[in-house]
Amino acid sequence: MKAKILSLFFLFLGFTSCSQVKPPAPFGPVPSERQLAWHEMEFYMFVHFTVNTFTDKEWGYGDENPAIFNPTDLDCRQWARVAKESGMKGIIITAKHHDGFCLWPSAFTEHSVKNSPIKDGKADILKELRLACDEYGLKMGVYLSPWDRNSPVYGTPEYLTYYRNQLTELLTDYGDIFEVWFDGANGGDGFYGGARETRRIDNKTYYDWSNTHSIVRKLQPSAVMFSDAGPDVRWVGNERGMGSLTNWCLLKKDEMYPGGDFARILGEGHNDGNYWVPAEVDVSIRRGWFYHHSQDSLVRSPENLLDLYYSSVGRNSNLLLNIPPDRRGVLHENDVNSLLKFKELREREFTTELAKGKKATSSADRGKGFKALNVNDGISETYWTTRDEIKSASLTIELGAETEVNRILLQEFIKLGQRVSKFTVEALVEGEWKQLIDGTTIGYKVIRKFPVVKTTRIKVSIVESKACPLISNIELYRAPGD
Ligand code: FUL
Repeated sequence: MKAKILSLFFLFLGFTSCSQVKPPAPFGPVPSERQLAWHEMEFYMFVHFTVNTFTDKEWGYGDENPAIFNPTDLDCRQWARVAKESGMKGIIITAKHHDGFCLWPSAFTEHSVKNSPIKDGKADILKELRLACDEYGLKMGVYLSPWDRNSPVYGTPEYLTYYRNQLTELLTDYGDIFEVWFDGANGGDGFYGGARETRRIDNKTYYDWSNTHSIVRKLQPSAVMFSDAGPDVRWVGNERGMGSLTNWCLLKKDEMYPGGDFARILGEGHNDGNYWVPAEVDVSIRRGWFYHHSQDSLVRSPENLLDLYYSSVGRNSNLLLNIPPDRRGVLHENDVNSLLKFKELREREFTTELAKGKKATSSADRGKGFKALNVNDGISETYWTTRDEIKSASLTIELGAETEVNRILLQEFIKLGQRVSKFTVEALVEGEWKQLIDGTTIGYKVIRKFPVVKTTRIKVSIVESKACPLISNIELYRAPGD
């Protein structure tokens, strides 16, 4: 009797373990924890602020008198409030731009706020921004220009010590930093402590980046590092706000370096890249990166910002939008108005999600735990997938009644790699499938527009995928307009 009960017990165990389907193995490079957290930030503010704001330049020569940096009403809390109200998740500030002027009282140079009249030389813009970010629940990032047109030692090995000392100050004294921005503009003419000459460096070797990267890893293990070539986040290859429709989060970064001639590659990334290095779109709300009174009437409109949102966040990239403070030290009214209206427009685009909770089916699935219903359950940790050998399959959302739709949002479950390389979206119209869009990559997130269609079913077909496709989210919207 005992033996019979035992064998029944083992049979039951066997049965339950059979019904547990194993998740797919990761495919290719996968994002680190810090990169996953970065993907979720999606939209944040760039702040370009330095002596240029007062000299009306874009690139300071490095010979500025620190006394000219004198904002009359500096208010970092206003920057943070506006960032928060417009739906941004953080702020990255030019702690030091190419002119070498430091917005914090660095112990390693006199070219800083400590020699500016603001707060009688006691100002520390980084500290003020830190407090403001904490108050508004924003993350903070720093831009530390590798090129320094003020430093007398720029171009020599000694400069690396100087640069790393400054980086260490920034990464030690200002709390958690989510992103460190390494710019690619490098070398040229400058003040260089009075030499007033041209200094060229070899982008490939001069900076010895790997040793600088280890400082960031040690002091701020959760921070991602941005440059043309990563290591964690890559430049998108243009400053026009254009993410690439085909956008792999993958890059052969060992073949690249900051300031190299890679702009064409950076948009798409490498289909067969061996590292996870997703793209960030950096773009300014004005023509310049720094504030110029002459550009007050040239601020991007809310509609234009919405276009940028679709061409960045909608194309598997994060959006780093620059809003330069003016000579008062606040974001200008025109920029603020545009930003807040952009927020309203964005909210209107995505007011009512139409797919959630609707019946979802698929042409194939992997079994229990990986069914189609995972794509519209609102849970990012669940996903639909197929058996390993199946690389194309479709998902259908049954909307019930005829519904107007003109936007679709798709997400892959990127924790196990980026896989999809070709997809289509169709709608059932009067009994026939009508193609709405075709696409290539998806990645963390893709949002696509199409003309309004009245339909009862939407079908997403994964046409090609490098390994079994993993879709974690499908959302549908009816945005205003056609
Ligand atoms: C460029 C710089 O030269 C610009 O001044 C600006 O900071 C932009 C974001 O990066 O490389």
